[in-house]
Amino acid sequence: MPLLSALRRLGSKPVMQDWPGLIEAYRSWLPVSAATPVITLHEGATPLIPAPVISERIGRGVRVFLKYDGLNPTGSFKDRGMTMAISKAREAGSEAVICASTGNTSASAAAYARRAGMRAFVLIPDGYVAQGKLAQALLYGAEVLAVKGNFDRALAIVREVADKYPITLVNSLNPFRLQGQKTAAFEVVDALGDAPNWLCIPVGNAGNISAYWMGFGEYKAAGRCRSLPRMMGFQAAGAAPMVIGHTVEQPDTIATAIRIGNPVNKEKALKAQGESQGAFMAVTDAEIIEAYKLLGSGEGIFCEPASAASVAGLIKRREEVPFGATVVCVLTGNGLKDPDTAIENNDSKFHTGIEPDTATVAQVLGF
Ligand code: AN7
Repeated sequence: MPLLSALRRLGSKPVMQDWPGLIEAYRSWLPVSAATPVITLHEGATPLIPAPVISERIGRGVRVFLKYDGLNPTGSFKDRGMTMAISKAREAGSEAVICASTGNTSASAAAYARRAGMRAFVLIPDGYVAQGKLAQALLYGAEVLAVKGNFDRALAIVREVADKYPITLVNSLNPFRLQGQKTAAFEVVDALGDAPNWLCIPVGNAGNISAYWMGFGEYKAAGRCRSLPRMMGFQAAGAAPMVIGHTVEQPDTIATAIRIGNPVNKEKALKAQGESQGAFMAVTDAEIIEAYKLLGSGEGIFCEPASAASVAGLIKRREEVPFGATVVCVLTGNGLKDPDTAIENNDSKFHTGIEPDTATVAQVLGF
């Protein structure tokens, strides 16, 4: 039985120390057994935060919540999939893992692999990974290869390498990744008491939207929610293969996490969209940055640009949201991942070279 529901039934509030990580919390829903060594950093149990400013912006009595998965141990939702992928790789006796990554997968793979005592190889598109993510992969002890090509090319290479050599692929082609990631949908339902009406989510390789849909479906089948959400997937306009219906050869966007032109999970994601009567839609970099700034200065929540695509999309399509609907926007990664984008895109006043005396400071403050 999921721990959160168990605790609720007992009438006690879950406290963070008691959270054992998502494999233990949702063990009966996951393909693990007593033989699986659980490699965990106590990921999951991320907050579902009400967003009054964005709710106000949408109007129509809509309640917007943010599933802040940037609060996972390595700062992104990838940890949900990685605890499963690495635990199963270890169970199978694997000694090394490999992935291609726009950054977050590499950070997560590195952390969990090293915790399992395994080697981690990561291929990243040279020059297109946010600084915090690169720092993490290096600090966690991965072997990093910056490839002169984009993510899609790097993924094609790691697939071949994993086919030929004794290395486990931990991109979302690895089915255990989506199994772990589906727990985010469980948490949303556990928190709301039912599924939301809309689930807004950024889409890159299209794994997470597929995982959420699987999670909602399993919960519905087990009677844990009455309804299912419409799955609303948002891509950056310069990297929107799911929207335009074909591969993008040269994807380009400020949201480097979703700078992906050929999503490997597109079939699963199309199924999620079709079955949920959802949609794939594009948001421009300008719309992403506007939502990113609104989340920061309006809600006090710092997410990375790719994550803000979910909110940008909701704002863009606000007139289609049913009156009184409950909407969850997934914030997939922490803003600290990409400090450069934050420093270059904000409306704050930043006074430099201030003389260290009270009179000067007061004058600058306008007193
Ligand atoms: C913050 O790390 O693909 O649609 O290599 O980092 O499941 O691919 C990251 C993807 C959204 C898209 N938000 O999720 C990688 C990588 C953030 C991300 C996505 C990513 P998918």
